[in-house]
Amino acid sequence: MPAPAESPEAKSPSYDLSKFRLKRILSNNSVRKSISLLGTFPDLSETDDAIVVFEKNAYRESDVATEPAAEESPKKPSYFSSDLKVATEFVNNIYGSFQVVPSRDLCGVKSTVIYPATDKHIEKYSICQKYLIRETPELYEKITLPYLKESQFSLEWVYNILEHKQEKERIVFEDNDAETGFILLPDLKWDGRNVENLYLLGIIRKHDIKSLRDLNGSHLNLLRNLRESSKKAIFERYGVNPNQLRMYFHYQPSFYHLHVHINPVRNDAPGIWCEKSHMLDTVINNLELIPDYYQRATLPFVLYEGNKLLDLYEEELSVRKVPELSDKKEKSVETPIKASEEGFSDEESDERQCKRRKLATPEPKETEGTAQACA
Ligand code: M7G
Repeated sequence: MPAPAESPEAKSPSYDLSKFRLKRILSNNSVRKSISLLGTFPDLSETDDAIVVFEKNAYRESDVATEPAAEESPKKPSYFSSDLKVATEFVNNIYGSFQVVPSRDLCGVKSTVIYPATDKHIEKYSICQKYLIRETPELYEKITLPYLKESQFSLEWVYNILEHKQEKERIVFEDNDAETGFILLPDLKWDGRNVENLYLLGIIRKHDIKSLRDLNGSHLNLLRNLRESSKKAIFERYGVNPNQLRMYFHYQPSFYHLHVHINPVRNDAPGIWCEKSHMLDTVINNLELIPDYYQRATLPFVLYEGNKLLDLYEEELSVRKVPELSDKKEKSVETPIKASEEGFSDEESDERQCKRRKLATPEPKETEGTAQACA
């Protein structure tokens, strides 16, 4: 297994991307125009898995400019130039359909590679069934916390950033205060070219806050600094109005070292779903009102098929089973539904049984249009 990148900062990968050999497609998302692939670099190792994610770049508004500034040199690439290759599919009355190939400068594809990839990475990038867990503080202590202590993604890349061993030149803003400091830099997901889909991460300096769950009133200064200093730095660097930024935490995150995700509200960034995101503003407000809010709250989160944590919750809550859908008051998580109460009852109408069967049966392999990786 090749050693992970160490200091001094690694500038080139150990693999040649063009030599990737495909084993299988993990997911293909036609909405995001991205595809996640599992394979190997056979010239390096036949056994170490690699994940390659290709994602078509978002359009930059400057790339569709039709009147370049006279003094502009060198000329910026534009779709509307003599380099554009146009193949006509059909023309019908006032409607035309074409396949066009723009100049090569505009054909870039954002690629992310994870090598060597662990089973956990493969899980994360695969299409799968998802389930919502309502995590009480007791369930957190009993199930989630012990699990994440023994099994989580390595935080090496986070420490490399905090210690200036990697991505140093990408840092947008840095505050070195031991209690309230953080580093702001582009997220791996951002192509770095287009402010329209800007995506930054604010990684806190403190090492003892794993996630939202650990936050309390004593962290308010840190959170306020994260909010205010990031907004200021982003405005100064990218000219984005602070009131147009979405700042949020993931719960559960993939990496248990507190970091805030930042992107423009007008862009539907990956992972902004309500079942995963907690707005920084709301978190601050909750802590202002109730300092131990996140030690007392029930926090919903999503688990996906293939994740060992789902199996642990399954033992406790039977999450894969369809709960009894009755008009009676919903059963609380403290009184898990007994297996005998789970099956279809003879008294149920055919229509209702049918609805329940539909929910209980795993969906067939998702079609391209709805396919979505867990990532
Ligand atoms: P998360 O909420 O822990 O997980 O966010 P998820 O959003 O992936 O489910 C971690 C964030 O860190 C993600 O947005 C990743 O794209 C980003 N990220 C991950 N890695 C390994 C790196 C990295 O090496 N460098 C940078 N700059 N960002 C990373």
